[in-house]
Amino acid sequence: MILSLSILIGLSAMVFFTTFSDAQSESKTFVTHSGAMVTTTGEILDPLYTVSTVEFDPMEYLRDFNYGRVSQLSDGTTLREFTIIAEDDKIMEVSPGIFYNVWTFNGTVPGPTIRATEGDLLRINFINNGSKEHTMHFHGIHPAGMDGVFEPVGRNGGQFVYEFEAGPVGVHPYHCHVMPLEEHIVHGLYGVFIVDPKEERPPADEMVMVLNGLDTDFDTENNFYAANTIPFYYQHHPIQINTDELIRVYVVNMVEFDPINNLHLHGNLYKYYPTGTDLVPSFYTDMITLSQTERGIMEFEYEFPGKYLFHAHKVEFSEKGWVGIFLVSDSNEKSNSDLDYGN
Ligand SMILES: [Cu+2]
Repeated sequence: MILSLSILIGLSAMVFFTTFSDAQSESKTFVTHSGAMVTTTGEILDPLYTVSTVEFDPMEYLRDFNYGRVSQLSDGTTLREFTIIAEDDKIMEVSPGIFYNVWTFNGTVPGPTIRATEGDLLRINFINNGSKEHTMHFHGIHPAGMDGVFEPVGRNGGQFVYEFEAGPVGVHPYHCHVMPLEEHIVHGLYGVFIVDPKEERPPADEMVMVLNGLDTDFDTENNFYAANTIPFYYQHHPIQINTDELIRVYVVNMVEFDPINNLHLHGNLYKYYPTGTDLVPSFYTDMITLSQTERGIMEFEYEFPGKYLFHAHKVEFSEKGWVGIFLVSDSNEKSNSDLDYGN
């Protein structure tokens, strides 16, 4: 009995090591802890979660701003209401063959970009449909009871209403603040909160970039890096912009474990507004360095059409996915070609 058991263990170990030491290019089928069959070419698999998958389109996320359900209070204040649902049982194929258990606000990582004007009243109906306690903690100015730290919201349907005035002007992160905090953040419970000044910024092609890392093997080191979650996405799907058009990027660094991240833009420099709290730029540069939750607003225009990289100049990060391309079209040619109906 003992002998057959030890043979069984030995065989299992051999299968295990054979499977995991093989080249990644070959597909393998695994039986997960829950009994499901998963086929993957990746080295890393979170076997606990195979319940449902997440669809996330980084191109759609890039320019998607959620202004909430808008109404007017009797004193003229604009009320913006949002419903945010937390879940923690989804898996997402973050890279071909790499399945990762994501914890989500409204089904995606990052969660929706919440946007308001300074002085608006925000009412966020938070529902925790997760299996663990979660909260929403906004960076910015608000009363202590709205800080999402000391009021954990219970699992399986717990609710809380966060209500506060939007401010200050700028770009801020929001994230879950339940312990162990690192775990709740790295699994994806974060998003961007933009507060516009009452006098609007000049019109621009606006976009959001959350710089994030993915620790898919739980060793408190990131295996992948990205702008907006999917490694290499904007390299394979370049972001289309036009010459002589103001581009405004709200950038937020949510990478954990590594003390710094950075952002380098090719063929250009950008005006940079740290935290976006000031309407006058602090820097004119092609390189910013960001620590955890550091963020700001970048503004630039391209003079020359073509393909331009943007990426972490910490090369390890760019080689593990944090790299993208702006594909700049000539505005003049574009307007000319609009008149050309083909032949
Ligand atoms: Cu949480």
